[in-house]
Amino acid sequence: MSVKMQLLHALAVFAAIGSASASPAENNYNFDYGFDPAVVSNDTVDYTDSNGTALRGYFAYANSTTTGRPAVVVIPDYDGIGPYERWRANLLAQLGYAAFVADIYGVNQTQGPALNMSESSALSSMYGMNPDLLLDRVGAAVAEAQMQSMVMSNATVVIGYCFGGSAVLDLAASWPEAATENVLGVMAFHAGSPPSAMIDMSPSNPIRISVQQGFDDPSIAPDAALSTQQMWESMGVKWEWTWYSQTVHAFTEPQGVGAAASSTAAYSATADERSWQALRTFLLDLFGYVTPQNEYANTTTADTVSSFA
Ligand SMILES: *[C@@H]1O[C@H](CO)[C@@H](O)[C@H](O)[C@H]1NC(C)=O
Ligand SMILES: *[C@@H]1O[C@H](CO)[C@@H](O)[C@H](O)[C@H]1NC(C)=O
Ligand SMILES: *[C@@H]1O[C@H](CO)[C@@H](O)[C@H](O)[C@H]1NC(C)=O
Ligand SMILES: *[C@@H]1O[C@H](CO)[C@@H](O)[C@H](O)[C@H]1NC(C)=O
Ligand SMILES: *[C@@H]1O[C@H](CO)[C@@H](O)[C@H](O)[C@H]1NC(C)=O
Ligand SMILES: *[C@@H]1O[C@H](CO)[C@@H](O)[C@H](O)[C@H]1NC(C)=O
Ligand SMILES: CC(=O)N[C@H]1CO[C@H](CO)[C@@H](O)[C@@H]1O
Repeated sequence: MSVKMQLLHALAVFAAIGSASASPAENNYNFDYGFDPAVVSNDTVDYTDSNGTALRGYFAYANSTTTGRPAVVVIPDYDGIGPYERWRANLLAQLGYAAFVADIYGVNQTQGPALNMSESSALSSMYGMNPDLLLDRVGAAVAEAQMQSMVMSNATVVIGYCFGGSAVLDLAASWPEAATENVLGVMAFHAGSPPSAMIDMSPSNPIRISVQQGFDDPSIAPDAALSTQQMWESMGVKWEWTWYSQTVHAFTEPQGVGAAASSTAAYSATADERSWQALRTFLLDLFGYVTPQNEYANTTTADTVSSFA
């Protein structure tokens, strides 16, 4: 599938999430691991891309210690930085990581729920069509996260949702570009498209890739997924791909319930919980560093009881 087709495809999916302008109910579903959110501090961090474009990220960390810790960079979904991404970063901070939400669109761009669907789609397609620009912005966020004093700069994982999921697949494919420095792995949640055909992957790519995708998400059809997996396999990449059955696009986004859910985009508690557990395992594995907070003994009943019927 051409990049343009992929984007049109992704737009069709995004168009189904008609609730972009509704106030995101990030508290509708709350992973509460039993930690006190009061230990999480946040800063807005100003930085620039290689052209000097002003960017403003969101940085969250547990303030009970100043010890350096691994960083998780979060690439936002198609409406940019909003309450959803900050909430995820706070959750990652509660797990003992430093979480940095990347600003892809720039400080002068309105972002989050204030954007309507067509504005968000136009922005994400503009960046989707310009992988160099997108990777420059992702790389700027990775470098900025690694410069924070509380961050262990040699260990970064980059995750992304929807548009951001596609962006992290592109990031992994771009190795050994500078943007991938000290990036150990990427995890895409309901990626909006397979990796860009404009990026040629190099053999011996060491970046671990994990994809968490709904089987019924039209963003990546099963045959496109298979070609991507075969390409990674032929490159010797270590990848994993989890399909969630009866699951569509945007399954981690709590606002996609009730009237806001559709046949192509909807929240799924099962896929959300399971993919979050997959992320926790991925981080433990790649960082080789167990934060006290990311011990499974600390999970709540809801985390350990499967909701698979
Ligand atoms: C940690 O951050 C929270 C939230 O901002 C704040 O209430 C608390 O006082 C901070 N704790 C320390 C030790 O700085
Ligand atoms: C960031 O920290 C401030 C307190 O310093 C708090 O009021 C605010 O809610 C926090 N933001 C998020 C998204 O958690
Ligand atoms: C953002 O807006 C400010 C104030 O209007 C302006 O000075 C600045 O040049 C703009 N920055 C970018 C990157 O467009
Ligand atoms: C989205 O917002 C822009 C700018 O406010 C406006 O011009 C456009 O008509 C809106 N589109 C829709 C579909 O509401
Ligand atoms: C930097 O600016 C040039 C000239 O405007 C533009 O072609 C290029 O895409 C920009 N690159 C980035 C990373 O912003
Ligand atoms: C990062 O550096 C720390 C401290 O120097 C070290 O203990 C850790 O093993 C390193 N992690 C990775 C993934 O290289
Ligand atoms: C049940 C359990 O092991 N709880 C632990 C969760 O993590 C905190 C912070 O490290 C420990 O104090 C608890 O004992």
